[in-house]
Amino acid sequence: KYTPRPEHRFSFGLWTVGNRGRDPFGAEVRPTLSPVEIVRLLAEVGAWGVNFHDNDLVPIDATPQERDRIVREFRQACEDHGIVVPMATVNLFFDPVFRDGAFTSNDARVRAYALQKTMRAMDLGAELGAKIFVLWGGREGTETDGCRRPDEAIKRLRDAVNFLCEYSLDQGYDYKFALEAKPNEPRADIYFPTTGAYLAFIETLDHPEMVGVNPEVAHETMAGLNFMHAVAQAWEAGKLFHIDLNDQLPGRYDQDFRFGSANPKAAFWLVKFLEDVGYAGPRHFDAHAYRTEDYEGVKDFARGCMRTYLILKEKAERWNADPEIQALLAEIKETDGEAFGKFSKETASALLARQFDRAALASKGLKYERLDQLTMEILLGVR
Ligand code: 3MF
Ligand code: MG
Ligand code: MG
Ligand code: MG
Repeated sequence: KYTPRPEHRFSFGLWTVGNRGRDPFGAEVRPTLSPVEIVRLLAEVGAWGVNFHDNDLVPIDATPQERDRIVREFRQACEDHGIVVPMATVNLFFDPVFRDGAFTSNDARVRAYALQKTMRAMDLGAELGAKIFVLWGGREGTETDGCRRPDEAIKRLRDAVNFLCEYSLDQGYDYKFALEAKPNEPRADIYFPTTGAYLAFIETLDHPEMVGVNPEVAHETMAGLNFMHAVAQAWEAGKLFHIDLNDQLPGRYDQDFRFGSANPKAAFWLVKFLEDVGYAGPRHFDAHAYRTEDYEGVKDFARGCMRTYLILKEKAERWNADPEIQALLAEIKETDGEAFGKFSKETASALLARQFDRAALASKGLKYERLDQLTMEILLGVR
């Protein structure tokens, strides 16, 4: 019943199940898996898709011959195991050259190199069938704001994204770009810290229709924000091109936990939102297993992400079909008639003349306690 199927569109990055458990205080705890081995693992646990940064697949110093061999073997593995590549991305944060950012670096040569690296990553993704290209501004930020004016950084990022859109059009790649916000980590502050910041930026681009967002649970939650609200704003704007599912406790470093493991209630509202509105894009898990795990534990982690999603999807269906919940919702909506209509001189003066009984409006209990308790009982499995 909770078995992942291709139509669920569950995907994982090579860097997620391939994560070796290194952190700032300790070395790797798991051996390296090759991209081909990761594809095999993903097929075994029932995933639909695999995503990658350019250098997850092709080492940064690979020769063209090595690149072609790696791509050939990876493509073959994907075909053999029925795994697709929905999204590709570029690593603009690991190499020391990006220590002060990539597209926003003060050094024009670094900005040019970042653009070249991204074009090549787009070539690589397109070769393997990716239609979504994610851009996470990994080190586009500061420790000291003495280094540059942030509005200059914004202009530089705009120039880069405009260039990349033209490159995609020129090559006929048909990419949708998805910008991923994160408030901090690895730098003290990162430009465009929230999904909403990117949504505003996108409207200033030459091709806003080609660019949307890739919100991540952990990133909005780090800043103490309601992730589902950010997703809803992106969806309403027609900009939810991709999503990074994982989990996170507020106020901490980027934990990238198994989906639903830290705040199952927030995960429930998120799954309910995605399913209610009919989001049809990939459900990508940008998360990794605890550092305590071997590769059997990594499989437990990956299976757990998908299983929890499907359980919560079923809970959302149960919530939507629950007669008591529906009765409460109907009652809440009872007085929810048209508030004021479109502006005209007449509607404005009618509204100005209208009398409101504030005390009466404020006196009715809204029964949200009951509504939330019923929600909890569904989640806790007694309803
Ligand atoms: C960092 C992230 C990144 C991005 C990835 C996609 C390593 O917190 O979330 O994962 O998702 O770079 O572009
Ligand atoms: Mg994260
Ligand atoms: Mg992350
Ligand atoms: Mg992410």
